[in-house]
Amino acid sequence: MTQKIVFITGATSGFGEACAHKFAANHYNIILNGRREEKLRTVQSSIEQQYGVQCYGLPFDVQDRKSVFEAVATLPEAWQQIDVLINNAGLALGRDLFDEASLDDWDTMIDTNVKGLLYVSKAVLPYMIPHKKGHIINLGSTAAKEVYERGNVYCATKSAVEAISKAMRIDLLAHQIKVTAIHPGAAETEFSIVRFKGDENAAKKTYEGYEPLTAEDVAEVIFYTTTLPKHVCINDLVLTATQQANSVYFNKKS
Ligand code: NDP
Ligand code: 8X3
Repeated sequence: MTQKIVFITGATSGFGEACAHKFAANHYNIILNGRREEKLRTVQSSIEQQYGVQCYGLPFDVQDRKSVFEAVATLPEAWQQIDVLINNAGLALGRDLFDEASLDDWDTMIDTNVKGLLYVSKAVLPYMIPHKKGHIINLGSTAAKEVYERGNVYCATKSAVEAISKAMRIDLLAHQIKVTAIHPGAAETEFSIVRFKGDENAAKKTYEGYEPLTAEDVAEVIFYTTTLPKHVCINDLVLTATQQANSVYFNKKS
């Protein structure tokens, strides 16, 4: 296989799905992950039909350490030379004050956004290191940059993603692996529907009064970071809607 390979976690929706389209349109073969197998197959066949590239569906839960390592180990040899890993799978659960938030929500966010990212990276790196090339892209957030009210543990997980990205960049220097942390502001995907546990009205309110980012905007920027010469690495990149300055300040029309 001569085409490049990108491995995208959380490719059944939002940024991950948009990245799958963007990279496929640019002739990458795609390894797609997510828990919803049916959705994964739908994304897979849509991409194969539209772009004529190959996809490999690898459904697993990034929180489950054993499943991550077992699934990644099953990749056929032709799929092992991974050029780009996008650690995108992640979620927020709840927007509650610290003293009122659910411990289960906290566990799930930490297990997915932090531990899942660590497991997948550790499982994929043995496919990159021998080739002395590779690019790991980690999805942080503006929530990594400023903590906001009722964001407590979600913000903490994204700060952890920022710190882990810095640490990876140092420890993987010898292997010439690029590490990029991408920090989007508010983008309208399934993110808020998940955060508000299916409450579509609450989710919709998150994006009222301004034009948020789209998944495609974010995929465009992620793809751009992979197009630079071998000696150039974007380390840390924040992108927001023009009507958003940071985690807290928006120019909303009432
Ligand atoms: P979506 O909810 O649209 O997509 C999240 C994806 O992650 C889905 O494909 C979901 O698939 C997958 N996922 C969630 N949990 C797991 C798991 N345990 N194992 C495997 N896959 C999982 O959200 P976004 O696309 O908006 O978010 C993508 C990333 O970007 C997240 O890390 C989020 O924190 C971050 N982000 C989002 C912003 C936003 O405003 N939307 C802004 C900044 C960062 P499935 O359910 O099938 O497993
Ligand atoms: C997602 C954006 O502002 O809800 O990371 O934290 S925000």
